[in-house]
Amino acid sequence: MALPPGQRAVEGFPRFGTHLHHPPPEVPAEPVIELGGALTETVEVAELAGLPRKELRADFHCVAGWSATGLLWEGIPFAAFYRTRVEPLLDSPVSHVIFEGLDGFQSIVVLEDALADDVLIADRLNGQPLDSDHGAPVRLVSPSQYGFINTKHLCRIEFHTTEPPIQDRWSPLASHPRARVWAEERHRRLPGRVVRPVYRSLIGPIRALSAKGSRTR
Ligand SMILES: Nc1nc2c(c(=O)[nH]1)N[C@H]1C(S)=C(S)[C@@H](COP(=O)(O)O)O[C@H]1N2
Ligand SMILES: [Mo]
Repeated sequence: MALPPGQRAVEGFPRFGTHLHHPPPEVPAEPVIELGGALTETVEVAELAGLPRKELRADFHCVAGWSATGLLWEGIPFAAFYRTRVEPLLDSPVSHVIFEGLDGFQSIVVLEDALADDVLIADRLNGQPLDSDHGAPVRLVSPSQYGFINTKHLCRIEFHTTEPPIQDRWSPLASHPRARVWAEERHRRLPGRVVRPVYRSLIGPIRALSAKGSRTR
């Protein structure tokens, strides 16, 4: 299958992220996902096993320009989780969802994007439990959006009725709020193809740093 505009395939699936050289966070013995914002709940990750599961074969696209191809994810469709565990407890309609990882990383996702058919809370990759490089115990997988939407080590999901304040508004690398790969929505204001070379120059250094923190190789 063709790759989205401006992407290049890499071998395998590198560990990559703003965690840089930091090792992955410790996973608690009985991990939970806190639900916050318009509701307050705690969901045990083990409870997710009771929801219908889905397999998803997809490529993974980092905004910096690399793509890992043909990954096989398994997990719970986010939409099923939302419809059964969240929506019944809401008083007002949600517009945005914040996904947070054990390392403090956050992604802000428009509800409509989060409810797409290909969005999973994934606990397995290529037939194995998710390892610490790729987001143990569970991560968000939204392959139609750039990697930075795909929060690893999920520990908290917040449901908001208005757009949360954007943290990187004044950053030179301000990320696009939708981050849809086929529309090349890399940067909040600049056209995707214009920022390609800048982003691409970050792949080598970030990849090398991220590998330093890896616990699996
Ligand atoms: N918790 C957490 N999730 C994260 C990141 C991170 O630093 N911490 N980096 C994001 C970025 S920029 C990318 S490209 C992907 C990389 O996923 P991988 O390490 O499984 O390849 O994770 C995303 N999710
Ligand atoms: Mo990324």
